[in-house]
Amino acid sequence: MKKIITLILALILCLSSLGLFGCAEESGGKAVLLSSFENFDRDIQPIHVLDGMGDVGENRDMQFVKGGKKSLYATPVGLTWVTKFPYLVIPTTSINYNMNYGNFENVEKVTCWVYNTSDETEWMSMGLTGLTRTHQYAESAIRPNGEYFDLAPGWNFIEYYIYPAYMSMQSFDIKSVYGIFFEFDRSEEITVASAIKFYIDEVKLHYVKGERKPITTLNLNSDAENGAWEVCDFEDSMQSYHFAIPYVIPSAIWNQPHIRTVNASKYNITAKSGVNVLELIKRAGTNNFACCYMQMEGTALKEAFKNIGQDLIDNPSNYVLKFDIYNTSDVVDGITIELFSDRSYDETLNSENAQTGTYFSSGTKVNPGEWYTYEKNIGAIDNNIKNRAAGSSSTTDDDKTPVLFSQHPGGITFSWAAFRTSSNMEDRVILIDNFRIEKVS
Ligand SMILES: [Ca+2]
Ligand SMILES: [Ca+2]
Repeated sequence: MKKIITLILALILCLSSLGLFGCAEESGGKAVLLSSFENFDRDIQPIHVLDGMGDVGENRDMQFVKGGKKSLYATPVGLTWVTKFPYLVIPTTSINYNMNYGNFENVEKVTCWVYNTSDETEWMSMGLTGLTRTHQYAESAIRPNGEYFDLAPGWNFIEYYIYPAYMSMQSFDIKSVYGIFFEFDRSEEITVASAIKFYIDEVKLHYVKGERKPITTLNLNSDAENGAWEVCDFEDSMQSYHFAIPYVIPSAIWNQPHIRTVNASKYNITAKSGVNVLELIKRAGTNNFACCYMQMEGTALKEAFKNIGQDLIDNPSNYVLKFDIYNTSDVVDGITIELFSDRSYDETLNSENAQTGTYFSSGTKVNPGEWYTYEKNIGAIDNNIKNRAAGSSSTTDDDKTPVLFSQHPGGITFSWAAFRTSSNMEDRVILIDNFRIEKVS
């Protein structure tokens, strides 16, 4: 009898520890239950709520529970005077609970269940955060792009895949992840009572079997004979990581966009390369003076330039940089596109004040319902940078060393003004595809 009781006790212990920490190991294709929100002190109390997240707490209503007897509820409200989106962060580490799941190097994906109580589809963005340099957790924590999900009414099973090689392009240390963020839309209401409630349960980390295979971040196609070099075509969903959405802007007043790769058939159009495109969701905002932007990192540009070789440096005017933009809204859209050189290529020159390297493109108008091809001659970009450095323009760049785009491509910035009309808070969607270099002669 005593033996049976011991066995039952052991079983209960294992079950309860499963609920708390998971019995699985950290690696080897196993899954770890990071949180099922069963233990308030460990699972709920340490959660960070930021940017007007509103109310977050413990739920015991079994209708909104997927595992155990409790789940997390979140009622995102948002702030009315800024246009950032409310989010919460579930920490991956805890000294008190001897929990250390901060190394995401071998995490294949994070899964969880999210219940949307609205009767409409709502969006949620999920991603990772790092620590700030001061080790003080704040909204300035590093956040590489989140993955953007549509939440149908009711339960949604979420699978968020982790791409360490791509995240490193955004200077993120995958080995010291502080937490997992869940970001939601702002409520048009300013009280918790009238905002939409979401429930989260069963947050699991799934590890790869054995070692993670090295991911080739860039696998560019080139057709040198026909004078064509690919930079980015978005056929691989990870390619959205070529773009960074900076979360921290000094003025802190702007509308964060969301990006992901989608099949162009979603918009009943044909992609310019393959079938997938980058979907840029420009969020309508409540601040008309805000500026919004996203930035293409230089990694793929550098690789494409390397594939072309010396001829590009010797004869930059023989090459053009091209990509295609599609405006799905019904109004003409304006986007400012800036091409910039990598001014950090030489550490001895590593002072942005001593160098110049930005080509300021004028605002680009994109008509609704048709593909627009942006095209810029690389020699012209170089000349523009040199002219500015030579003092032929009225900028303050006169004494600076020009860093040429053809030699040290840095990236591309896309920016646009915040928008809304008094009666309309509809978001606008821009599709982008087929970044490439073409030889013109
Ligand atoms: Ca639970
Ligand atoms: Ca494509």
